[in-house]
Amino acid sequence: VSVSNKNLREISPEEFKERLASKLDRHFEESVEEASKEDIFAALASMVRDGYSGKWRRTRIAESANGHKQAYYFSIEFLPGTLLKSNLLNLGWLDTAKEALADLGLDLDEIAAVEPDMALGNGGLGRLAAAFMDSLASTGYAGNGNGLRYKYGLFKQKFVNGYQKELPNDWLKQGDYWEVRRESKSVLVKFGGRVNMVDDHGWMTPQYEGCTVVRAVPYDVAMVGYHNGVANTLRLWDAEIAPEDELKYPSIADRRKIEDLTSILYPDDSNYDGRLLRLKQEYFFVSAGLQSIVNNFIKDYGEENLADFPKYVAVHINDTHPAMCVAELMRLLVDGHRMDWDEAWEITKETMSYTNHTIMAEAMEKWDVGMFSQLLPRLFDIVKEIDRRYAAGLEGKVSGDVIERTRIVKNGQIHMAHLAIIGSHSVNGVAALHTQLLETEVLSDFYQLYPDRFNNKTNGITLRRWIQIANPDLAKLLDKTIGNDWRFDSKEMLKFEKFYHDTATLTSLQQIKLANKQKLAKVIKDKTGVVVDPEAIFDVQVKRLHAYKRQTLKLLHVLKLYQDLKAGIDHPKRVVIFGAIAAPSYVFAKQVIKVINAVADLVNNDPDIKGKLKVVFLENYNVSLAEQIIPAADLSEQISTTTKEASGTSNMKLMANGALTVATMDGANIEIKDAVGSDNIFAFGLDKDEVYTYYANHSYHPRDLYESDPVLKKAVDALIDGTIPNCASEGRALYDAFLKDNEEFLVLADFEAYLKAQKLVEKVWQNPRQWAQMSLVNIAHSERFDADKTIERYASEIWNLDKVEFDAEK
Ligand code: 26V
Repeated sequence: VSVSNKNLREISPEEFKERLASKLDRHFEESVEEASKEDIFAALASMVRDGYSGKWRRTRIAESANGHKQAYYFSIEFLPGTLLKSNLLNLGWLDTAKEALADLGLDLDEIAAVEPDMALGNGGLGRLAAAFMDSLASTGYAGNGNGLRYKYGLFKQKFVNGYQKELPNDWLKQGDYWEVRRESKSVLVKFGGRVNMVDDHGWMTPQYEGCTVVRAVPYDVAMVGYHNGVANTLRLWDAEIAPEDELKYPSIADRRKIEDLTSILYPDDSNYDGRLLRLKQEYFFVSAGLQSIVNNFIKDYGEENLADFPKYVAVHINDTHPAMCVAELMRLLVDGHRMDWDEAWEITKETMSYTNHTIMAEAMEKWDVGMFSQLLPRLFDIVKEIDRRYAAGLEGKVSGDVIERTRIVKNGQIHMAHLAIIGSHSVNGVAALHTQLLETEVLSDFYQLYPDRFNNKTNGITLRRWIQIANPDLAKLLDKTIGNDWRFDSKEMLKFEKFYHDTATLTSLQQIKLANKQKLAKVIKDKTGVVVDPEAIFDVQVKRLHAYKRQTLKLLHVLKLYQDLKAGIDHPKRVVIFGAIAAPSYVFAKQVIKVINAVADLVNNDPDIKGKLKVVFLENYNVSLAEQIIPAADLSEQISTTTKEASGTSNMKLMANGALTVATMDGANIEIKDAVGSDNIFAFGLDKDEVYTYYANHSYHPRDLYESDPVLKKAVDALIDGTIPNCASEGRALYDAFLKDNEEFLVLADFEAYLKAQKLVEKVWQNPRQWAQMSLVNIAHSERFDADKTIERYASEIWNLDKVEFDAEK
């Protein structure tokens, strides 16, 4: 679909107001003046749905009628945040909506705040999946999502006395505005029981006995493309009692056992935990999704053409959670359609592709054979057969060790990453360094076996959301300087660099940042009571709480600054802002939260330091809060232990909003540095070889550093010497962690370099023009991380998709 014009308004304010009035009249029998925010929100959502329903239908028809290949992105998490403003933007209605509502004395932002976040994900992995949905539609590819409709999204984080508490996130309570229940597309998913193979006219066919049948009902959410008439589908499955089983589950408690399958999103991205419910969830959305894809294929192309399946279907395995796709498609083809094993296997490999999102060994999914075979007896047989053929195929070709190391079933466990790699034609990492580490370290055996399967796809972000929606004033400045083509092709943003010496533009940038900071200061005041100065450096670290992300290194820096200020050593004013959720079972991460909150209490209330340093830990970091924090950031903290952060994506969002990055050379930080040049980033710390040398030689002895560096010692000692009230045991835990011999995250090893980088930050901050220039370069080069471009590469290099073409009616 080509962009017909650069007109950003697809509707007039008058028409918009008329439609709003008639919606309110029809749904709530009230006028605009009488309507509550909730009612206006509902009316707007309904208008938006009217606005895309035709596009949604036409996209579906065009795709099947024109024989387009479709990609299905299987992900156990999707984290879209709110959808009202992004749908308005993509329809070309956003500016009109703001104006029309303002005419009526209403503020779109206030009304949009009614919408709960769709928080069906933990962090980067889920947010990436949602970004890809937006980009697939916006680039005009037929790409759909397949996931789970969790009744409760990621828990709500509350701080009580500085400790994280978790509350249920009942996001559906108000009714979801965007989903469509498609009962007629329901399928059945079988669990447990026994399987007997019986000879049916010469074909060994499974007979299922005594299994539990769960009905999978899809809820579809439209993924609307940007100004292009496309609307794809995010399909989320819900678990229900099968109609024929109603009598089997007469009591509420019995029904719950079935329906609870989709109740909660696992809030843990810190440790693999082989729980039965999680395995059920994984199989449920894998089986339901693949059944509906195969059914559709047969409807469109006929069973006799199943050999062509990979010509029309690509299935993407987002991390190992949907890795069972490999075995399930084999089951559907071999058992369901009596396809010869070898043919089915070629089809499966051609169809599947897999992304790895972490090298952390703790995250590797493995299922106990006992649990797996009981829950999924037939699938287990198929996994075993895949494994047997894999091993047999390599016999005599490679050493027995390699076979043992790479096979799927071993030591009573099923290795899901191995299943995903062996059953796919593509394996990708999410940033250049990460892919390199997969090839040379983590998956090197597989890389030797299948070098052609490996490829890199550096992550991207939805620039539309992070600039056009979250930072409208920056968007307007870009329009004013380089024209609005960048809204359609992010490459255009590079032209912004031409304004490097333009004083008026630099001044505007500063004013926009200041205004965003004033807004955030108000949010901070409202949420925490802490008063912060918008003229201070807003120093931001927002991401899940993990030892490897090293919020602890930032904490040590805060303690050092505090100690300096107490001693009369001056620093520029700084507000350190954290946003981070810890997995409920991750004890260390929760201790870090408590200590940061205790330090915040101490620092924010110490008159000696005259407000020169403030520490703010905002509760419940999520997409909506990110939209408020990120446009107001001056400094972006990307300080993971090098090699540990696969990519990172908050680094990209922050640079796009003009924050300067303090970065270890990890994940996509390296590519940010490539894009902006070393003068426009504060790079520091151990490089990958130094990190691996420490690991290989077990030569990291933090106590030596601590004893020999008095500045470091003083900051670390603050954790245990009573400086910080009310966190003695947590302070001790951090202290012990830092000093543990061969501590994995090498926090103290990077301390000195980090301080040096922060010194440079302070120096540049004294020169506001230079700061603004660096900021401008970062904004211009954020185009490199446009998820639309990432998706173009997935589409052409992995999925082999072509663009949907049809009359894109407005
Ligand atoms: C992280 C860790 C680290 C500590 C120990 C175990 C463990 C288990 C899982 C995870 C993360 C789960 C997968 C994930 O969310 N990965 C993130 O994916 C993002 C999108 O590709 C990427 O930007 C982040 O760097 C990566 O952590």
